[in-house]
Amino acid sequence: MLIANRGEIAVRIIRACHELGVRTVAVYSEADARSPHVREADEAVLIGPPPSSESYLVGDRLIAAARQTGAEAIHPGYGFLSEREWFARAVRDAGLVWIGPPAEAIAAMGSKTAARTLAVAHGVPVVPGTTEPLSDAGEAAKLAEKFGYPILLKASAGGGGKGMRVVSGPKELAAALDAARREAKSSFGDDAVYIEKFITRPRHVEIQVLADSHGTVLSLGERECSVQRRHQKMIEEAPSVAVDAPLRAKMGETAVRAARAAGYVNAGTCEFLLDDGGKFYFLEMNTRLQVEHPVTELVTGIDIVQWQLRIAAGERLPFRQSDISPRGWAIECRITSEDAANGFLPSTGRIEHLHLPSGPGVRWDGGIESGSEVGLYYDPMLAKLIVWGADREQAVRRMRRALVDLVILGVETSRDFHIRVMDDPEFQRGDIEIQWLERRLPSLLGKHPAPELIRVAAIAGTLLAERERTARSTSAPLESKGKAGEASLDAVDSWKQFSRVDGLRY
Ligand code: MV4
Repeated sequence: MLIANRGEIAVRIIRACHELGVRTVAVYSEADARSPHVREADEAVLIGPPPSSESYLVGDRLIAAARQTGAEAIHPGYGFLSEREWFARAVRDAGLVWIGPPAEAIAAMGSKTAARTLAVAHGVPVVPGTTEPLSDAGEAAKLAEKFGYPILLKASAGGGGKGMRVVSGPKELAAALDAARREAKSSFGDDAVYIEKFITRPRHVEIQVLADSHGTVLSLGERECSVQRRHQKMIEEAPSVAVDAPLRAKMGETAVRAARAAGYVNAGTCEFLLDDGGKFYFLEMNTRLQVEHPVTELVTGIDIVQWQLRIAAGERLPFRQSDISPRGWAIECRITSEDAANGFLPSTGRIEHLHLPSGPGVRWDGGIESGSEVGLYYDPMLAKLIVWGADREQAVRRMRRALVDLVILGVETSRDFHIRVMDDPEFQRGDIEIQWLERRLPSLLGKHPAPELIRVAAIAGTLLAERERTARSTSAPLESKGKAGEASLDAVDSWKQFSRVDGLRY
């Protein structure tokens, strides 16, 4: 198996292969020569200079590396070429096995409006609205009245929230339509815009599906992904506090129907908006393994990556839908090289020290080690910390404990931010929706430092004081120590003694 990816997901896939007795080939850019994924694979092939446009995104080089090493299959991971129809086709045309859905299924779900049309044709609920591009402000006004304000204008060619405009009343409509068109044109080269009812304060809930090549399509249940910022997920969990067993069954059946409509095989995910009344609406299908797949693995006991390989090898899924229900609770925190206290500014440097949490219910999916260089060429996600607990409260407590145990020195990371989220009463209640994080961020970051940080500061202060004291007692002449008007040395020493005792008590 050749893994056409890097970082934590390459390591994750290599682990699954080795557990199945499959030999692995890593590919790497010049920037990744010393990365863990390269060392953990059985073989590795250099594919180019650091920019991904000259390495991880060059399909021909990946296929050539597979040929050269005798690899039989390619796993694309997520990002990079994972959802490029042409690459899935090129892999197949080269006589290699593609560990992912058929190119035709990628194409069917590739355009958001095409996916919406496909969903409607197969009775999959979507947000009320149109798919046809709006012709002018007059037509937009009529449709807005029909669906009812607030409405949302979306770019037909869009994705990731670009070209979206919320319109709360008729007076704003014409200007919003112009703005949405301009943004759509500049982002996608296409100014087509359509209209949907705006769902206020929804959750982002997605359903993991697994489909074999013999017609079995199963739902592995939901993931709650509402804790996101600017369309970047930060924390995911399974199950969702907003989904009970009957709703899980309904959403699962719906996702399976959407997957069948696309001729889906392998692992995929249907994204939904879930409103506060328990109504759900299909948004799109991700035709790849997702970053957050481990939370589903921990609550179902099903190794999704291993099943991706077995499905591609023609095996049948041995489970029935009635066998699958979530047990306990899993939470994932994305550990990124970003400074949350500084507007999530990307941080670079060398990882000087890395201490990983372990213990009951703790999983680390990482692609870094002490000595790793973190640059700006690739995604800032360094690793994922995932925990399992018997219930949500235990999972939150366990995640907090694991985050406190985690030490990453050398670059700023999202660790402290995650500790603050775990301490937040709204998060603890599961009272979250897609705008929650952005609304809550000022109060999350404004709070005084976490107790652990104060302890670390106390210890650091103690060590510095100790160094100062020993330096003075060995090098400084006695006469210079006590000058008139200064606090007596005894007083200073007793303060330092106190901080030392206090710091070391924890
Ligand atoms: C919406 C919506 C509310 N109402 N559609 C954002 C990206 C795109 N994939 C779909 N998105 C949304 N569509 C209607 N009719 C709110 C969002 C949305 C969102 C959706 C999922 C996850 C995060 C989000 C953050 C902001 C807005």
